[in-house]
Parts: sequence; C-alpha cells; structure tokens
Amino acid sequence: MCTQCGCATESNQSAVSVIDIDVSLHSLNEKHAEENRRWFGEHNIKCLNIIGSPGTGKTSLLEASLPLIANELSIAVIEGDLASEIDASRIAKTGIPVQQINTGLGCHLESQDVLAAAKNQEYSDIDLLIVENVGNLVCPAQAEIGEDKKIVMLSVAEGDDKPAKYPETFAAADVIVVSKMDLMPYVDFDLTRFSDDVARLNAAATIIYLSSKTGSGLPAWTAWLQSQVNQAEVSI
Ligand SMILES: Nc1nc2c(ncn2[C@@H]2O[C@H](COP(=O)(O)OP(=O)(O)O)[C@@H](O)[C@H]2O)c(=O)[nH]1
Ligand SMILES: [Mg+2]
Repeated sequence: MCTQCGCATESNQSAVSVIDIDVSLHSLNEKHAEENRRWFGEHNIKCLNIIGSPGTGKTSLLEASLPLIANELSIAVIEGDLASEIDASRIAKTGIPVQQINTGLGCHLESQDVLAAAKNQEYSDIDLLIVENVGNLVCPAQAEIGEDKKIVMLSVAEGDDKPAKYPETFAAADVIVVSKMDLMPYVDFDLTRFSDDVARLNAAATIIYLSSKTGSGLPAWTAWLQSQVNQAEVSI
C-alpha cells in the first residue's frame, strides 16, 4: 500500500492489518469525495480532475485553451503540486481565477483540500472547476475528489505503452487527452497500438489528440469542456 495515500496495492504478504488500513483509508476517501460531490451539485459546479505524469502538458493545455472559452463559461482552476506556485502563476496570467495547493510529499490532492479551495469567495459563481492534480499516473486516479469527469492525459513523448502499463488509470478515464501531437515526427508513438490498447481497457472513453503548441485539436477539447456545462451532445 502507498504510505502517502493508501492507494490500493496488492501485497504478496498476508498482512491483515495492512488490508484493514487500506480499506478504511479508501472508505474515508470515498466519504470525503461524496461530500465534495454533494457540494458541487448544490452549487451547480462541474468539477473535472486532470490526471497525468509530470510534464505531460497539463498546465500548457489550460493556458492555451481556457482563454478561448472564458467569455462563455465561468471557470476556475485548482493547481496541485508538491511544491511551488509556478503553475498557479502561469494560469493567473490568463486572468482565470486559480489557487495552488501544495501537498508536500502527498502524491495526489485530497478531497478536503479541494473543497476548501472551491469554497473561496472568488469561486462562488463558477460553472466549471478544473483541477490539475499532482503529476502522477497512479494515485490521483484512485483518490476521487468528487469530480464529475476524470481526464487522463499523456503526451506522445511518453510512449504508446502507457495504457498497458497503467491500465487502472486509463480504465477510469472519461476522456483521454493525447498531447504534444506536434512531436509525432520525432517519436515512435504508435497511434494504432495506443488506441487498440485503450479500446480494450475503456471503449467508452473519448480520445482527444491535440497540441497546445500548434493549437491542433483544441477546438475538440474546448467543445468537450463546453458540453460539460451545457449538457450538449458533442461529437469528437
Ligand atoms: N512540443 C510541445 N511541447 C509542449 C506541449 N505542451 C506542453 N509542452 C511542453 O512540455 C513541458 C511541460 O509542460 P507543462 O504544461 O508544464 O506540463 P505539466 O507538468 O503536465 O503541467 C513544457 O516545457 C511545455 O512547454 C505541446 O503541445 N507540444
Ligand atoms: Mg502543471
């Protein structure tokens, strides 16, 4: 078991006490996530949880895309990192309200910290709360924060084998964003292998291929974001 978050790791040892702690941490996580879900529902806020490795391009995507829809939707961002306010400063430059949560050694954002940030006065009229979770393809997928949708992101520079290596995370995604498509000529990312693996794990997930650098694919991403608030059907 991960000692930071209690995320489920099957132990080869029959340590009953470890399994008990695991179960109780998970039910505590679920209880807090449920409180968030209720609060978001009462305040008519859609919450999106973006999960991906460090450097996959999560903050760059928010910087490039949120200003495109900021006139139509009221958006706020929560940034999760172990340390620093670098990402919050980047988002702040777009004019979109943002708060940074530093987790110290924590490998994912906790529901209670997300809720405390969401209750900030500046966030009182928002439609969409976008949470960039701590860079990590494992724990954030297991620790719910009461989100409406999970977005799992990976860049083509990371390799097409990530769904096969992190199946639980990709299976939990509502949307999978494949970023840095402008780097395709320079990397060996096999799109067919990737999409076949995803189809095996999670046939229902929407896959969006994009580049925050060139802007390709951003219309599909912003249309999907808008559909979360407007409940519109979107074909990608
Ligand atoms: N070539 C290319 N680089 C990108 C793209 N998106 C992000 N990057 C670069 O990837 C690095 C990490 O980006 P960042 O947004 O901080 O990743 P995060 O850790 O997932 O938030 C930075 O150097 C970005 O400039 C992209 O679409 N294409
Ligand atoms: Mg970031």
